[in-house]
Amino acid sequence: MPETLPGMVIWSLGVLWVLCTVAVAQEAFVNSISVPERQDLYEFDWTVEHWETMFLYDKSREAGTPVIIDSQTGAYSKRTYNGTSQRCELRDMTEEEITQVTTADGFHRRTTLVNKQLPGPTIVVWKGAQVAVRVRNKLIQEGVAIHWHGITQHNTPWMDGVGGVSQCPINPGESFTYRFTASEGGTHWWHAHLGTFRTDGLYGALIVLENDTAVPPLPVFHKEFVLLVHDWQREDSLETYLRVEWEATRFSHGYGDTDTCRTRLTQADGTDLGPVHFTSGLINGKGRSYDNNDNAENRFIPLEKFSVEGNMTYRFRVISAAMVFPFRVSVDQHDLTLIATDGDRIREQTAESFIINTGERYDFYITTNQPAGNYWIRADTIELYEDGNPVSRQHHTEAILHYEDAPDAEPTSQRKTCAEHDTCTIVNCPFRQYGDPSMYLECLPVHELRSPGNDSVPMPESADRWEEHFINFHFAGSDNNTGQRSSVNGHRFVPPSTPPQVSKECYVTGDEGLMACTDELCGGEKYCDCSYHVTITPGNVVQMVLYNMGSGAGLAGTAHPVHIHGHHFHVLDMGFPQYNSNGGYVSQNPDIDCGTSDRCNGKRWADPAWEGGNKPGLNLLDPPLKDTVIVPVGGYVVIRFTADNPGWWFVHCHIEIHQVEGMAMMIREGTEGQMNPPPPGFPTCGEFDWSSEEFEKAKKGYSNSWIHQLSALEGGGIGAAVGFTVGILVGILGTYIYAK
Ligand SMILES: *[C@@H]1O[C@H](CO)[C@@H](O)[C@H](O)[C@H]1NC(C)=O
Ligand SMILES: *[C@@H]1O[C@H](CO)[C@@H](O)[C@H](O)[C@H]1NC(C)=O
Ligand SMILES: *[C@@H]1O[C@H](CO)[C@@H](O)[C@H](O)[C@H]1NC(C)=O
Ligand SMILES: *[C@@H]1O[C@H](CO)[C@@H](O)[C@H](O)[C@H]1NC(C)=O
Ligand SMILES: *[C@@H]1O[C@H](CO)[C@@H](O)[C@H](O)[C@H]1NC(C)=O
Ligand SMILES: [Cu+2]
Repeated sequence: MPETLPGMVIWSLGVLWVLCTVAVAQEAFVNSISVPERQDLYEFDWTVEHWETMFLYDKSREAGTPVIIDSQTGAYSKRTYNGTSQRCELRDMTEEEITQVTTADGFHRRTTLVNKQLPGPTIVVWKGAQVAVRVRNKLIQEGVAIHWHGITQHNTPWMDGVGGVSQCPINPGESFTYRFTASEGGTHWWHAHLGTFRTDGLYGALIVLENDTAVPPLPVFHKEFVLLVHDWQREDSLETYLRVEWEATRFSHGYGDTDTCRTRLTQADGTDLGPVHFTSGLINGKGRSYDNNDNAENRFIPLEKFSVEGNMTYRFRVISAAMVFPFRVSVDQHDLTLIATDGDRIREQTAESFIINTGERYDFYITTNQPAGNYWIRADTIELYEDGNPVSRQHHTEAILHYEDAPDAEPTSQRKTCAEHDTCTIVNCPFRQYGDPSMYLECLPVHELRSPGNDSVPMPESADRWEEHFINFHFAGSDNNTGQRSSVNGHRFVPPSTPPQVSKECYVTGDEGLMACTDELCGGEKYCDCSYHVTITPGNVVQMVLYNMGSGAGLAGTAHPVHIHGHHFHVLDMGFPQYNSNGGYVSQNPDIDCGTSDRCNGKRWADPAWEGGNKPGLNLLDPPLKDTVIVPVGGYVVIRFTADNPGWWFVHCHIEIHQVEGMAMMIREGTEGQMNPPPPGFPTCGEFDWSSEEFEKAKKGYSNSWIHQLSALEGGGIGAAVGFTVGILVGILGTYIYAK
């Protein structure tokens, strides 16, 4: 009876659905990783839904009630309606109830989470395995897409998870199963890649374990911790973005104070830290908010605690999921030994701290060789000035390193004192010098890290296998508009009307469905809105010079952490601007000559002899590999990779506000014929336009012929329908039993 087969399949799906529903019970975030068994396939079942911080959710009533933490006693209470007195009252909470609350920074706010977790579920898999994640969108009105940051998606570019580029967004009510190979070992992460959802909590760690053969071998770790850091506003991320877009963040927070403006935070080189005020920082979803006098608004808001034993070695896998702010990470009284960035091993580098930009990862270890106690793990923002005046203390968030032999108390520890004969090394500054020399801070720029082996940097074998691109990440505006918008080489990115990676037009007719960047509107120094992309040829050695110059750079600029999808690249060199003796910005780096051009787009080396890969000073022996790199204001970064991965790859500033405003572009690597086409049935979307005549025709009867086509499925169709119904019934029954 072959016609019942489809029915059987669908029936099984119904049963599977029940099993999956059972699997999605709420689980708490755990900050250390447990090593899973080696498997060829790891499967996960995710639900994306809205959630509220500082709420207690009652599953049986599908209702929630606000939670209050008393700022004097730390007691938790829930707000409850008393029908007898007809009043809202505070009631005590049980320990069990308290553990269910997503506290964040203690304020009530809408978030968007996977499986009700902030941060989202940690994925830990072995390298080379297939990872399958079924994402069900249970939001009310928005589409989502999930990107696997650090995974190159060789041969599977349509699994990259960039809504509008590599796939259609997953609509509310739909589910979509990502499958990809965990091809890169190390600390990676996943996050929403459509609009600003990432910053509402749609992110988590993706750890790919591997047999690490780099020499010398790593110490044996007693435990491995995951630490995700994130800046957190009182409004949701879309509101935050729209305020920036409308240039409304310059007014006081909440707009109520009509005389004052937002203060401007600037870093050591005098350049801007970002377009929004800092509210709170979260480490693994927990943090406090501090008032203008640096007092915690509520010192009972819980912080993340990392429990350790004395005289052991612990690995921390640090991921920045920030919307805007860079963080300087340190552990009081413990030296850090950095061992990897963006999942790629580096030669051991000791440091007092490192700066992590959104999108980046740093792995370090510490040895718990200090007296048993509690120590702050700090993540400080990096402003030195507020409206031009020196700040006494940066904005900050923290977690606790707790020695198990010590009492459970909040740390009173201090950070290391940096002195003339005991300077502090800070890895990955977005400038060359951290403040005036009396601060005794020494920056180690990221290109001065070293890969453990002599990595094979691709070399140009012949002129026709080599290409070099100069790409300017800065703020620019149209001639008639002084507003400076996030853009790339003067192009403010407009998402394609249909994702080029999956559009039929792209694969069949070669028409990408993009808003074209015409020479007339966008050529040379012009500023325009379009779906900017550069084409690279498979097999070529590609060098890119990412720079940050011209208008919207300089003192009005911001350092941009640029992420390239589909590749990890060698960081060969970094150029900084010219500074004064205190490290303040003076003028942009002369290696790229802007000439008389204000916008400085699409330039080349000032010295033509540097073309063809001949710039002096490139580290071609052991440069670090990365997938996200900071581009200093007034400076540049030279990166190189082999074009070995045909596909459409998104390239963007990882500051979410800049990305959404338009600091983004695509790499079109190869022709559609060279790209692996998507699997059969892969969802498509796009524009639809039709004439009044077609409408009149349609009104008369296309719909009938469409139904006839459907009923041509006949017997198999009936089998399927019966099977489907049975499947759903079993599903409903299962859910009912589970709910009981
Ligand atoms: C509700 O209010 C009534 C009247 O004030 C009071 O007697 C009762 O204890 C309250 N119920 C609870 C559960 O607190
Ligand atoms: C890693 O080591 C394990 C145990 O020695 C071995 O079974 C496995 O095949 C290795 N995996 C790879 C990718 O080399
Ligand atoms: C570490 O080992 C030393 C030497 O045995 C000991 O004195 C010290 O108390 C240990 N530290 C901790 C925190 O256990
Ligand atoms: C890398 O190459 C340099 C220069 O050839 C050599 O001195 C060094 O030993 C090599 N390092 C490794 C880890 O192979
Ligand atoms: C800028 O203004 C000029 C003069 O009003 C006008 O001709 C031109 O079209 C405008 N350009 C743009 C890009 O709007
Ligand atoms: Cu940026």
